[in-house]
Amino acid sequence: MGLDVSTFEDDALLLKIIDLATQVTTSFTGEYDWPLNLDGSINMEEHTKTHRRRRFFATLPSGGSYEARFVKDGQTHWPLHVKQEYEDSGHDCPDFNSFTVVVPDMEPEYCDELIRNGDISDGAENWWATMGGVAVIDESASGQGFAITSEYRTAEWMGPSQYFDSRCMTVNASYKVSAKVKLIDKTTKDLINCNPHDGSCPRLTTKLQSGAWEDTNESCIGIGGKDAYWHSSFEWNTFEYEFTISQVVADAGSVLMYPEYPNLDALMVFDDVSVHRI
Ligand SMILES: [Ca+2]
Repeated sequence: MGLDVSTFEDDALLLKIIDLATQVTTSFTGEYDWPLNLDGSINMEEHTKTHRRRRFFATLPSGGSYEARFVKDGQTHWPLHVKQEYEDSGHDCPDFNSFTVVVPDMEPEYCDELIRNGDISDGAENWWATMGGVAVIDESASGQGFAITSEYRTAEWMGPSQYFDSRCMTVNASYKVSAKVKLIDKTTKDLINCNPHDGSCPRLTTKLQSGAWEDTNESCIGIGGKDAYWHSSFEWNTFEYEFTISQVVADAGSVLMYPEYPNLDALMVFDDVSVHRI
């Protein structure tokens, strides 16, 4: 059995598996290969890629019934999403009778806000990138404090992103998405405009993935950004969209929100990102 969780979890996260027949409990530590630069520092561009995972592997006798839970610092813990896969799918051996990952309860207001560190006050904490890295930049001069961007975008779909907690993906729950965004030239740092009528402005998308290792079962659902929201005279423009969680989103193994933007000579800078329940 293999379980994938996000790279923002650390070595303190344990997977405890109970054999329900014998009540024997075994704890497993996760595996994560830190990507390093030549000088030994962490390569943040690699580390923050959304498709990197901390992985837990457990070899269990077939036919048994098992219950698994994540524990961190002695407390039951949920690492935003857990992607589950039989490591040797397609084998000829009998499967487990059951393997259940226990999803811990939440406080009633827990799902009111899906974005963590949306004002970037905690630096890059909880920010991934669909590639291109995450970089915190000082926007104090424009009154925003810290903001976040991806400095090494080489494709339209690369940019800062966050996973939603899978426990909050409840069918028919509605959310308001809001974010401030500014566009600056990578080289000159001058402000850049875009035309919202021809698709050249940033837009937000959700990426849904199943539990498969190779993410072959992947789909995307747009949130907003294709209609006119851009005012060329503003330094910061504001996304404001509403979306309702559909059955396919609720059923996904993981749900990621990320931006798309065709101009690769520009930086998308985000701040005050929020996905708030309405
Ligand atoms: Ca800020």
